[in-house]
Amino acid sequence: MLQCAIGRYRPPPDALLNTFGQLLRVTTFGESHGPAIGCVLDGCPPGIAIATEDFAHDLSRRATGKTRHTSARHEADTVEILSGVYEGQTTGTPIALLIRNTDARSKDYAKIAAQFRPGHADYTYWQKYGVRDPRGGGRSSARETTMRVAAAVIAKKWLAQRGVTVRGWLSQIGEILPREHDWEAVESSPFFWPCAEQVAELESYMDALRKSGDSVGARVTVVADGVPPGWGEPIYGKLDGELAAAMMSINAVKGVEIGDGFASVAQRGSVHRDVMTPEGFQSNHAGGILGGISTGQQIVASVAFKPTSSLRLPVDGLDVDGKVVEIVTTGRHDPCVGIRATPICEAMLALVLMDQSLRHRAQCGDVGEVKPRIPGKRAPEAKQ
Ligand code: EPS
Repeated sequence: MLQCAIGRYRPPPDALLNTFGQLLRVTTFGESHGPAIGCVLDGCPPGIAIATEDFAHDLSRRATGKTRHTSARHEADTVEILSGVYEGQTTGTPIALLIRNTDARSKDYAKIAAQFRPGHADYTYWQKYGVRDPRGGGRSSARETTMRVAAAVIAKKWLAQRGVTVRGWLSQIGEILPREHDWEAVESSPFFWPCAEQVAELESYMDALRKSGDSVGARVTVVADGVPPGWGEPIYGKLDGELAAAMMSINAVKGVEIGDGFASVAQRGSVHRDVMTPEGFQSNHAGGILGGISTGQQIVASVAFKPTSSLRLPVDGLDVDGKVVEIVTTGRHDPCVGIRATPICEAMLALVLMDQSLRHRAQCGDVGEVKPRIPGKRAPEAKQ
């Protein structure tokens, strides 16, 4: 304790378990093939209008079973509001949301229940707990992300009332990059892809990939517009630090960049610095965050997803007794989990921003607007 008080940082204990956030705290629970998944959203201000229908849009953007390019599992993903909402408004008490699992097919996992899929959390869950729920990957399944998206529907509403919007797109799939950026195209194809004329190419790419039995990685970029300067805390509660942790907590994520991210390595300071003028910032290499605190520019984060590890291509691996066995994963899987990940990254961005906004209000709510206020600038690729 003393060490903690004099500055040796330890993450808050809840971050080790199933909860994240400080003033807005999200706890999720449930397994992919259990009876239900759910979340508790605590610390949410009262007076936000919310109804069960409000969840449908974002949950359907994230859901499986919508096209041939994602897992064929069909879940209705209907949200039940169990607490924290009265007569259509949040009451300030914990909001509990529940979604029942209705299309789990556990027999698909019988053959690999005692095996470790290479590249999957099967092995690390087993080493950590000495026991695991192999049905659909149990708690390690991307099914858990449903509840983050549900919780973030409320966060997005609250942020929108303050002029903050959160959006995202698929910015790379395998080696393919978008040729242009058109927001209308993003929401009009199952790929969240910003260039409509490439969609046919993506369809054939994904068809060939699915037929081959292999998988591929992807990159998702998310942006938040309208964030005022000042959100984010020094030193351990940096906005970019918490965004990175939030994105890295999504299944299959292997990298997060803020602004220019790793491209900054090859840049000169004279290029990277975002010059301020009375008319506005001249660039946004920093991704809208300096010193862990928002600048008032667009917040930009991009997230790398690894190729899915559940493959029907046979591979030699180990079982729980350490024997070499042939591993083949059957069942319904995503050949590219990044295709459904845009709403999940948006959700994590929205939840982190709302939490940071509440924390900023708690400590600095009396500070008011500080001059000069420099108009923000969007990242070039995110122009509308
Ligand atoms: C997943 C494997 C599949 C996906 C699942 C994520 O599970 P199952 O074999 O039970 O169908 O369908 O995705 C979802 C159910 C979802 O809602 O996202 C995995 O291994 O992560």
